[in-house]
Amino acid sequence: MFDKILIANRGEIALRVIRACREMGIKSVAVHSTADADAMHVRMADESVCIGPAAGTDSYLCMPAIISACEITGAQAIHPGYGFLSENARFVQIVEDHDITFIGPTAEHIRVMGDKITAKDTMKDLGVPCVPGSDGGVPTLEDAKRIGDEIGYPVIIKATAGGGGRGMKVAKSADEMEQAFMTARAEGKAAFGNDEVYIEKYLTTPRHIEIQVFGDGKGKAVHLGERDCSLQRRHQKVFEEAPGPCITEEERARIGKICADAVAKINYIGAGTIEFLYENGEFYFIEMNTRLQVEHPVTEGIFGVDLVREQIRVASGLPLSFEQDDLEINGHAIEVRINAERLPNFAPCPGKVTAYHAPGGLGVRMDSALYNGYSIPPYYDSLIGKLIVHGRDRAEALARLERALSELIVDGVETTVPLFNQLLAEDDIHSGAYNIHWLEKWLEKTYGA
Ligand code: MV4
Repeated sequence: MFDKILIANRGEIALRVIRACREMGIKSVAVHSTADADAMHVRMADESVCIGPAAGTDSYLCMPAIISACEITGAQAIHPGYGFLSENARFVQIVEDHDITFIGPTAEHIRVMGDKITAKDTMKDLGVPCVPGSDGGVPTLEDAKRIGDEIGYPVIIKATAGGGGRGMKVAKSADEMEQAFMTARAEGKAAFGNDEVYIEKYLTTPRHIEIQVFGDGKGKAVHLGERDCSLQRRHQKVFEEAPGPCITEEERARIGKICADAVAKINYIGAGTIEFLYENGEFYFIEMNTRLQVEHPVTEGIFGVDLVREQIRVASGLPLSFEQDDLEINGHAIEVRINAERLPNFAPCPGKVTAYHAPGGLGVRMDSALYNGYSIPPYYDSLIGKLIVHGRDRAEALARLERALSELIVDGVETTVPLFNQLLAEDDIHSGAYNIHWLEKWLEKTYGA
C-alpha cells in the first residue's frame, strides 16, 4: 500500500480523497494555486505544495508542476479526482514514466473511451447494447445522407471528440442533414481539433441512466447498479439518485452484468461509469467515463461502500474488498449539487461566504470545502457542495432532502438551493416521472426563456 498520495484537485473532491487516505493510514499531499492558499483542502491535507497561479491551466492542469510536487514530497501515487487531468491519457503516460502510480485506469483505456467512436466500437464488440447508427465515422455528407435514410429521421450527428453537449446536432429530416452535419463537424474541429463525426438514431424522450462499474485490472469486475441523472440543465447535472426510480431489479441485474463482464474482459482497473440512454425499457450505450464521478456518493449511500478506498486499493495491486454477491442495495439516495450561481440564469456568483452551516442528522452527508469566511474564487467550477441524503425508500429520502435543505445556511453568495426547494414541490419529482428534457422545460415554464 502507498504511504503518501498526492491529490491533483481542489474543493470537495480533494477533501473526499484526503478523508479516504486518512482512514487508510495514508499521508496526503494537497496541491494548490495561489488563489487557493486558504482553501480547505490545503488545511486538511498533511502537506501542501503551491503549483502555480490562479488559472487552472497554470496550476491544476500544469503537468510538470504536479509531477514536481510528487517528487519533492515523495508521493507515490496521484489521485486526479474528477475534471482537470482525470481523463487525460497523456498525463497518465507521463505519471507512469516517472514511476508514479496513477489512481485510475490505464492511459490506453482512457484513450479508447475518450474517443466516442472507438468507445462505441469497443462496447459493441463486448456485447453492450448501443444506439443504432453509423458503423464508425461518417466521412462525407453523401455518407451522412445515405445513413440518415437507412436508419430513419430524426438522427443526431455527434463529434467523436465531443463532450458537454458540444459538437452535437439533431437533424429532424433529410433537408436538415447538410446543416447539422457541417455544424457538428465544425464544432468538433473548433472545440477539440477533431472533425470526425458519427450518426445515431435520435431518441426523443430518454432518461440518462449510468451504471457504476469497478475493475481490479486483473480480469475481475463488479457493477454497483445505476444512477438516474436525467435532471440536467445545459448538460450539467443538478439532481441525481440511486437506484433509478424506473429501473427494475431484473433490468439492473441484466444491464449490470453486461457492463461488469465488458470491463472485466478488457482488464479495466478502477472506477468507471457506463452511460446509457434509457427509453421504452431499453438501454442504449452512449459513452463511458473513466473517472470517479461527482455523483458517486449516491452509489456509496445505497451500497455502503467507499469507492475512493477501492480505487486506492486496486491501484496499489490489492483486490477489491467485495465481490458482486456481497453487494446489496439498501434504501434510496439523492444528491443535489449546490452551485454558487444566481437563479434563474445560473450565472456564476463567486464571493465571500459570510455564514456557513452544514445540515446533519441521520442519513445526511454534506460534501463541501466551504467554511465560514471563505472566499469562493472566480477561477474554477461553481460547485461548492453536494448534499447527499439517504433514506429507507425514495419518499423518505425526499423528505430528508427537504429537511436537510432547511438546515443548510450559505450566506454571502447566491446558490442553487432555492431551485431544489421548488423542485421538491413538483409532483413529477415525487413520482419520478422525468426524462432528460424535464428540467429545461420546467425552467422555461417557471422562469421563461
Ligand atoms: C443523445 C440524445 C438522444 N439520442 N443521443 C447529450 C450529451 C451526450 N452525453 C449525449 N447526449 C445526448 N445524446 C441520441 N442518440 C440526447 C442527448 C441529450 C442528453 C443526454 C443525457 C442527458 C441530458 C441530455 C440533454 C440533451 C440531449
